[in-house]
Amino acid sequence: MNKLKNKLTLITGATSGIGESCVRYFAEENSDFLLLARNMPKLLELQQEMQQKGLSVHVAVVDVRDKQAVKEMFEGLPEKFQKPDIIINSAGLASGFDFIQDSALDDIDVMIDTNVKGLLYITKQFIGGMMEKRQGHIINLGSIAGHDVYPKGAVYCASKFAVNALSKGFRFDLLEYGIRITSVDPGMVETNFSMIRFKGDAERAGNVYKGVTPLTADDIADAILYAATRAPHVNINEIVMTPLAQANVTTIIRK
Ligand code: 8X3
Repeated sequence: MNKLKNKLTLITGATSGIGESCVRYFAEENSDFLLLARNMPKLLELQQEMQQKGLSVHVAVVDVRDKQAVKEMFEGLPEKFQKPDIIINSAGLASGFDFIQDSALDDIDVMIDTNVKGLLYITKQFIGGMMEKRQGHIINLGSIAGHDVYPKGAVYCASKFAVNALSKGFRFDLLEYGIRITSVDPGMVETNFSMIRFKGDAERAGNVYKGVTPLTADDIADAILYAATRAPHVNINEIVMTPLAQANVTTIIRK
């Protein structure tokens, strides 16, 4: 109930999918929030909902791909929101599903820029406060696509392999500062992920989850909250989770 009282949690991609579920799960433990996303109306709705619970919430529109915008957003924050205790790097996407020879350069850019560089820009901007306090927790949204590659997934998988490497690298580099690092790596989760990957093609998106009970955004938020609420001497390094019907990226039993 109060495991995160007076803690500040920064969430990117806070207005949809796993990010939004994290807001609700972390609110149950009374965390305060810095919520970042590109959709201001939705941010304001979430802010109001969380403030009604008595939580302190600041929201800001930012595109994590834009390092100057990330810097300006940080500089415009009230001081108490500049030093989060927990960062959840949830913003990320797959764009397109094509063989590498057919894939659009814009799709490549948006995935690498958001999933890899965006995660780095946010982390780099806020890491100083954690180093000063010699405590904090960075939770990166990885994927089973960061463990295995599948056809037509080269770039998305590369971006999630990068997240995997970054989480491991942060762990080494920040060890002496007492900062926890966790990678949460889901398989099939039913969010707007497939609608975005297939650019609004509802039939193709629906087929991804056909005959399977997929994970939900809440399942992932629950695991993230677990990692964030362990005793201070515990670091959950990695959580890899799939639906029961999915063994790896390509092996799925459909009924
Ligand atoms: C999403 C999981 O298997 O669709 O990160 O790439 S998968």
